[in-house]
Amino acid sequence: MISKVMEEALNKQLNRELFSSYLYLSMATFFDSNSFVGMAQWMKLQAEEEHIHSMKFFDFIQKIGGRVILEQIDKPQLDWDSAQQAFEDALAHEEYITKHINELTDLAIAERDHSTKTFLQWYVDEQVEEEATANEIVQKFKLIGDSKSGLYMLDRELGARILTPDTAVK
Ligand code: OFO
Repeated sequence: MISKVMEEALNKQLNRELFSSYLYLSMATFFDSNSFVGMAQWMKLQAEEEHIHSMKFFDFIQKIGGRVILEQIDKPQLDWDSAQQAFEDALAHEEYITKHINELTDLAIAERDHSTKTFLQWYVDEQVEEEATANEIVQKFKLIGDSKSGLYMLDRELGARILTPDTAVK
């Protein structure tokens, strides 16, 4: 059985994961409308991944006897000053998510809720990857600077991303 406070906190995180999916979908449309087809594809896959993250919360809350409460999803930003800025915001967003995953883990410990703590460990590990990936891309933008050919190459590289079976089952 789950405590009310834990149930509410997990529902809030479910909403954040849904917003993450929405935000990255919005970034995908921004890239699409600026002819960065590879980056748009990368963000579409990222949005799918976030949807998987949200469904893991959805299933877990139900499984431990809680009730999923779906709240309104905030409207995401529509435009960015540059492709680099969008990825910098993606990195900042992942840092924000990490902070909340850590707070949730602290709460699970305080509540002596071992099953939720174990469930959250997957997200603790995943956030290390999420931040590292976003940061790596931001560093590449910095390296490229104003080079149009560099930007073209990066767009191609990011467009080669695929949703791995590993990601899909997580
Ligand atoms: Fe991008 O991370 Fe979800 O959890």
